[in-house]
Amino acid sequence: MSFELPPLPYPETALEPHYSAKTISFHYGKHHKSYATKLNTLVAGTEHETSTLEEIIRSTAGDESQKGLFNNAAQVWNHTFFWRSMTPEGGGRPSGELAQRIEQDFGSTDSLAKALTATAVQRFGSGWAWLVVEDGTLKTVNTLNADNPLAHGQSALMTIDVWEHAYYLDYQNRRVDYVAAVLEHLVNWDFVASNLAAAS
Ligand code: MN3
Repeated sequence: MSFELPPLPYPETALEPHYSAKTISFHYGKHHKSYATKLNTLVAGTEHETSTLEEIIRSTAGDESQKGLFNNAAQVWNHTFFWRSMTPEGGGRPSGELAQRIEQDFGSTDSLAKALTATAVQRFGSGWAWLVVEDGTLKTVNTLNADNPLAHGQSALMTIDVWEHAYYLDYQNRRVDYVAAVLEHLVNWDFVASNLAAAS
């Protein structure tokens, strides 16, 4: 196996009641795992066997002939990043440099939450909502299916999976309630801050 499924950063029950163990058991144990399994099948015996995920994502983005490889590599990366974007003691307010940058580029943490919610709800069909930094500016974007900011010269700071499998068991069709719960109770601001520091 070239690409191992990274362990979850917390137990499956840790995000309850906002994100159930049942959802995590399917989302991590079936969906995320299956992307990793497919990726290993696709890279076996190719030049990509020794590549990093990031190298595969950047080198195959936009290449129609490599779509399967891009989709599975990006989905492995996106999900690992999504799990790390949440924590059992999450939510609340960012502090320090991150808080200053949010204030500078969005006006306030509430305005950032509104922008991220809007971009998550506007994503028609399956995809991801992201907080990214591009050319020194924080912004919210959404991507379709497996697409991700690495493929567009942006650095990801946090993400919310808005594929239906991410929230349907807990929130049914209420994507907006799911996004609100992540932002209020689960977002890992320390992780966001470390990504911003690494991108600067
Ligand atoms: Mn997912």
